[in-house]
Amino acid sequence: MNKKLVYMNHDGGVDDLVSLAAVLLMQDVELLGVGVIPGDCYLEPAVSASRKIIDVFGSGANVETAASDSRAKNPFPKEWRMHAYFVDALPMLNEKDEPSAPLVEEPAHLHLARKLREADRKVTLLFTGPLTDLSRALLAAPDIEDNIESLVWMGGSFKGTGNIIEPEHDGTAEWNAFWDPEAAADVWRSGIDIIAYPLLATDQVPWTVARRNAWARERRHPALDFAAQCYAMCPPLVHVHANDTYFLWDLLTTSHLGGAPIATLREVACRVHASGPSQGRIEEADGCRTIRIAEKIDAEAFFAYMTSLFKTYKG
Ligand code: AGV
Ligand code: CA
Repeated sequence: MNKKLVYMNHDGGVDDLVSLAAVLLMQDVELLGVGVIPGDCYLEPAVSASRKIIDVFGSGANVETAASDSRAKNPFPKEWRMHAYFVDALPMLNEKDEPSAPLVEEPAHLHLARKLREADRKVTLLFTGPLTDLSRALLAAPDIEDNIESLVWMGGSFKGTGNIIEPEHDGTAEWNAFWDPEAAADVWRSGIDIIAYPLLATDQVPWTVARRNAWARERRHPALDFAAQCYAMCPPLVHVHANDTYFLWDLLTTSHLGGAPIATLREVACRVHASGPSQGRIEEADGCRTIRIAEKIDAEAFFAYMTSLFKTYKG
């Protein structure tokens, strides 16, 4: 059977980097390339960590990484962006002096366009950060739309409130959409089949002390140790959902590629607020384009799937 072709574009958060490791471990997925955008990260450590993760978890696959030159409309807080430095410094990723996975010179959006053109069949896009590189790729090379199977994206809220607490915003948006609302609006104007994992879904998989300790007890498995070390940088949900509380937003979204029954999807008609105080909000609206959103999550099945996936890595 043909493997599912996937191109991943991520924004270097802890969750994004763990998700990259998960994609590399999926037996039925062939990863065509990785784009890194400086959203929830600084670019250099996120590119470096991505290449090291490909070296460690990619079983010798020659996956190219491309750095994005896209810029924020609304930048992420510095404290979160610093996480990429911590992941990049983990001992497990630094047994060699330099990563050997290739870094290409072209910017991430052109890399994405080239990989789509070169593919011999349709490609699934996994975006765990802002959509800027996809919107720019579509502008530079409109023909690539035909080569896209679907876009699996962590973004949107669909639960009323979002996760932005910023001046000049009404709090209804989710960060990946807020970082570049116009890009999300551009992608909405395309005919791409969009499957979004919004906060409505990701709220069902908070990082908790119980989950942390469950993976700690299995840290003899190196990939579970890696994931647990990464998430150790992030505050768990203890008493109340605070602004810094961590959810497994991107890892849940990534689990979509594995095919295990975890999420139920619902079709919704919706539009993107491209500007103004609700910018980045994706609002249900009759008559607008439809996408599918993950709604009800089987959290136990998700953790069981990820735990078993990470256990397949033998070092
Ligand atoms: O809005 C969720 C997105 C996901 O792609 N990111 C984190 C995940 O990578 C932004 C974000 C929202 N709240 C955060 C975030 C937090 N408390 N810490 C770090 N990043
Ligand atoms: Ca992310």
